[in-house]
Amino acid sequence: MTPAGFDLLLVDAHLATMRGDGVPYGTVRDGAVGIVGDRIAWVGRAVDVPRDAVARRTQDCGGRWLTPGLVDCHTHLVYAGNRANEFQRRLLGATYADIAREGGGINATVRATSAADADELAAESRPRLAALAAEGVTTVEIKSGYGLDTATELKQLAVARLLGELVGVDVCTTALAAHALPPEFASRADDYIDYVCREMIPAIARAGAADAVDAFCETIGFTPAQTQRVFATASAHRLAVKLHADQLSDTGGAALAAAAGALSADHLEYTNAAGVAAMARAATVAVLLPGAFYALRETQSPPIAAFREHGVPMAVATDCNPGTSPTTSLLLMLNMACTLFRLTPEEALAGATVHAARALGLTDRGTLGIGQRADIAAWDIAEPAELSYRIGGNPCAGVIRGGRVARWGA
Ligand code: DI6
Ligand code: FE
Repeated sequence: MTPAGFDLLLVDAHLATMRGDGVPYGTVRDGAVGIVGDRIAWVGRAVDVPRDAVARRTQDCGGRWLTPGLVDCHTHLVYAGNRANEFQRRLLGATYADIAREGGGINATVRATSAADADELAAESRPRLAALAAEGVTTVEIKSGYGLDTATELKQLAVARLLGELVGVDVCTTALAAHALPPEFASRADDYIDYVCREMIPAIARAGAADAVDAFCETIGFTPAQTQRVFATASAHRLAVKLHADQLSDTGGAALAAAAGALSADHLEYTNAAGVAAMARAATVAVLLPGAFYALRETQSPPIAAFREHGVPMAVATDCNPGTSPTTSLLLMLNMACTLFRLTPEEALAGATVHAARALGLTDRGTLGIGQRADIAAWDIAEPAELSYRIGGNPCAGVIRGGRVARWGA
């Protein structure tokens, strides 16, 4: 037998493999990870590393914990400007819906994003992606939805892909053309959806600019019937679908998403029992967004117990956006998912690794397992629950992306 050969061997590490083997966090203490090319080729206890193994490079992890690279599966991080003014107005009593109806909210960010050229948009958005990457995030989903016309949506999606290359993060793009009604279509939502389905989605599909299509199904967004038309168009163009569902009211969004075979349904504060059961049958991931729940001072939590009971996988994401979740910390979202939604720290970490990857339709990442992409984060922590326990702070000590040490140490 030829000796095992690794391009990179990580030693003196504890592993939270998240492989769902019944052991909490899939823990391997005193472990090692062998990497060949951009893939994990060996995982186990250090004492079991084949004695004759040769490694071109060995990285001593100094007793740190290794987890899969984090995955932020729901962001709107490419936008211009900010909405601190609306934050102040909400503190004085205005609601998110009031501000939206007056032409603020999403449409305020649409104006700023339309006015910015691609370079300006990239310059404003880059620090947000860099902040996520600094916390061990190696895959990020980025939505459009601040263009609401073909050219500006395409600009946002192109900037999202460009930033992935500049910052060194894998970016999945999602077309969220049905995010809000632009003023030129006021009182003509069906006409706007015609435009989305006849022109925008086909143009985005032709350009290969998006991996999936999303919509905002809500009383202040689009109706279930309109959402269904968007989904039918997406499917005709072989694009996966996901949905902002039941965030502010129960519109049956979760069941609608499940019926369309959506990868995920997101928010879900008002999802009913039938919606949960439909998601379980369709293997649709529940994406929890505690940042938006917190910022809007919502009081109704998503039906976590029902998701558990039905075995609906739960992901946790930042929803990074200027209106309802102005955060760039996925770790803070893990803390909020535990404190506000009562997830366990293990559920929260699964929500930012394996389940987040599934919410993007990715099965090649999210665990430390043989054959998985070698996207790995190293942490200065004594136990994995610390990743959810802290309110702020960043214990990320290193990142390996696609088998290469992207960053190690300060
Ligand atoms: N729900 C949200 O939480 C974000 N989009 C959506 O449909 C908010 C987007 C914004 O307010 O800019
Ligand atoms: Fe969102």
